[in-house]
Amino acid sequence: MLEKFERYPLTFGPTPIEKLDSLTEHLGGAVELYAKREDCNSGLAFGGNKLRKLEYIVPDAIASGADTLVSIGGVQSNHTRLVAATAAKIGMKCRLVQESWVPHEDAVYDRVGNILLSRVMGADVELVDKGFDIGIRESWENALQDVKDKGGKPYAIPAGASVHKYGGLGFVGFAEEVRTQEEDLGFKFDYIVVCTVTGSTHAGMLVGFAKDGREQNVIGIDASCTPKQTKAQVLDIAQKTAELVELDKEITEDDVILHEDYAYPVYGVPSEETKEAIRTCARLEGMMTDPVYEGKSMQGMMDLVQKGYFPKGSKVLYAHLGGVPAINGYGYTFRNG
Ligand code: 5PA
Repeated sequence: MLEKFERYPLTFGPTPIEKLDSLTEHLGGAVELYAKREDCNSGLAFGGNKLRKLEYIVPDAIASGADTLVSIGGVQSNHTRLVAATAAKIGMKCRLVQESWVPHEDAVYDRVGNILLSRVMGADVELVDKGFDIGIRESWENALQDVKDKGGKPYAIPAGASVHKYGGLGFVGFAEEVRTQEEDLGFKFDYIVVCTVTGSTHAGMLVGFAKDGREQNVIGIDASCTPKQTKAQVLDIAQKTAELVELDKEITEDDVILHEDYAYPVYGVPSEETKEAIRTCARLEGMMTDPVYEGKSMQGMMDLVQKGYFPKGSKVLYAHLGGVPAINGYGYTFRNG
């Protein structure tokens, strides 16, 4: 589906699929759980889902003649960390706007984890006191203008690389990769679980899995806590991406499955249940998830298994999208493990 698009490799190649035997057993054994390890997809600054998206954006950035990648996220954004790594790798400068998206207080929150890595990789990091919003932000537009005013040539990458024209392509590729891996495994996954915030990960998967009729088998778990806006953004990106890859099928609102029950109390703050899901997964599988994104989708998947949402015998693929560096900003939360 992606033959006509240029791709700049930033990842190791196909990511491994791992069976989660202990978690499967812990949850009763009726549903088989697997993880596709997007969290281990690259040697660039711990990797994660943004690199698949950026692989299809970098050729456009290079062709534009830009010298600075400009992007935005929260203080502990994984996306901005990976934009910083990408800029370093392709020899560009990086300007990052880090907004106060999370009402979380930890003494070293703005000194450790993702933001520390971005600073070490040479990004110009600006902290802005503005709350959570997945839309286009004034602070980001100001940063773009500032780069220009100083004689630079910026290349604009929106939050999560999502509303970029090529933002959905990377996860179309994820679906194609899963199809190839399914041939080797000798079975097909019945459901794919994905954490959803700015939307292009979910949207790309929808389009990719629509190719073999599985668009409604992509189960989004909202971590934004603004699910209406997130759902609308997933649909919009999916429709635009479908057109771009010439999918011969229309993506409709019914295709966007988004579970809204796990993002509480608010974006970036883990509930007791999220913390418990993080511990359970870590203690049974040695697989780390973070308190902002994957901990919430892990909680969601575990709860849905327990509620009998997936029919008996289903094979469920958890897309592990990365994000663990942020846990360093939650040192007090996990002070006792
Ligand atoms: C993020 C996003 P989407 O934004 O494509 O919906 O992906 C959600 C998601 N898991 C899931 C991890 C580990 C993520 O980092 N992160 C954002 C960031 O700024 O890091 C874009 C919000």
